[in-house]
Amino acid sequence: FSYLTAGESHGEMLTAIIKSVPSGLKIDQTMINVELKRRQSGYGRGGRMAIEKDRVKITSGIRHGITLGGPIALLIENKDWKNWSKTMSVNEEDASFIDRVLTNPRPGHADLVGGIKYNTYDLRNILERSSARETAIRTAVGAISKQFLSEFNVEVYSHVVGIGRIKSKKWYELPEIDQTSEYFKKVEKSSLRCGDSKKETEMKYLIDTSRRNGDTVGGIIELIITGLPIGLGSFVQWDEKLDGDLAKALMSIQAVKGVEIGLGFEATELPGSKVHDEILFNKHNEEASFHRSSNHSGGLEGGMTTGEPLIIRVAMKPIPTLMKPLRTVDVVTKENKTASKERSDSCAVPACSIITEAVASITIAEAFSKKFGGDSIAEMKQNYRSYSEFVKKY
Ligand code: EPS
Repeated sequence: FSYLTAGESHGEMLTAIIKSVPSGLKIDQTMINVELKRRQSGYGRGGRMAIEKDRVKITSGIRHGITLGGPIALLIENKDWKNWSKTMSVNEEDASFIDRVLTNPRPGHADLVGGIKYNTYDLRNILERSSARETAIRTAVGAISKQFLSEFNVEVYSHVVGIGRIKSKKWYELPEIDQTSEYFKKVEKSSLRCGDSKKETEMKYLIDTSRRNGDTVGGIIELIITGLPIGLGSFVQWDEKLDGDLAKALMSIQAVKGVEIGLGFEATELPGSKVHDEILFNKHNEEASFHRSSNHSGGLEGGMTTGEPLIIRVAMKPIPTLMKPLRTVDVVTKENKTASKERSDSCAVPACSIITEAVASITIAEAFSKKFGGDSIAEMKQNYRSYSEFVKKY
């Protein structure tokens, strides 16, 4: 499931190549497009989303709807490209079309450091690739990973638990009756992906107010992943710890500034006796003998899955493109300026929620492949079953 992406925000298209996916996996392209639409929706999006109608095109690695076992290539066209085809042309003949040059770096974006590092004074060369537009193709890769994981009954959910200072209930605070897929059906209907309609109204009000003030707002997303076996990831080496891999993948999403697992930072305020999940054993249940009194670890201990749901929170900063821009310096003239104003979203937290699902699914699909090996889905399932038997007997 390791993959690469290519593509600029206003270039012709976004591309991804997934290195390999086991053979024999049925791929539902409609589901991929549903995931792309979920990412495009959400309260707080700007003008660009009215232009884009993201749809995946698969050009290799699949035959008659089934994976072949080799690389899978995916494309998403940028509809906005038609308005940028000369500006963003790959051809030398179009070099005279140097318009939409950007020399006023936006604080908080990759513009300035990218310009210095890649030795360019047209910061558009940086903006185009650093843009969160790239997450569209990652969502497509994530959708394939989700389809793989659903073969093993793994379910991936996310909800928004904070916009600015307005917070709604986190998983731990939800009544048990809400810790179900039913709750997430309600989340799916909310344009902010928030399960609390009263808080959602307050959050929308905050987004509207900041938009009117030419400002942006960030928030917190919580991911819940159920159905994982015990023992994905490992403690034996630093780069085999699944919590590390998940944190890296989630931190790689544009504008993400923090990741916490389970109780997260809150655990530092409590004594150990209130943090760790006691181990229980049910002698009469052959299916699930070892279990825990709680899941404060967020389903990860020693870099490995405990078999409890994964609970991860992700902090997204406010988008750095502001309609009421901050101070900056022109990289060519060195004069004081205000930052460049691009058309922008005022809040992309609901979109980020879908992206967290995608990148976490990719990481977990990789961990599955490592643990259960196999070139085909059938072989992996056999390895999975055999391991499950082994675990049950422990
Ligand atoms: C982005 C700026 C905006 C966003 C974009 C990310 O694009 P534009 O400059 O074309 O208005 O809409 O996000 C997407 C296009 C997307 O698909 O999520 C940025 O600077 O990161």
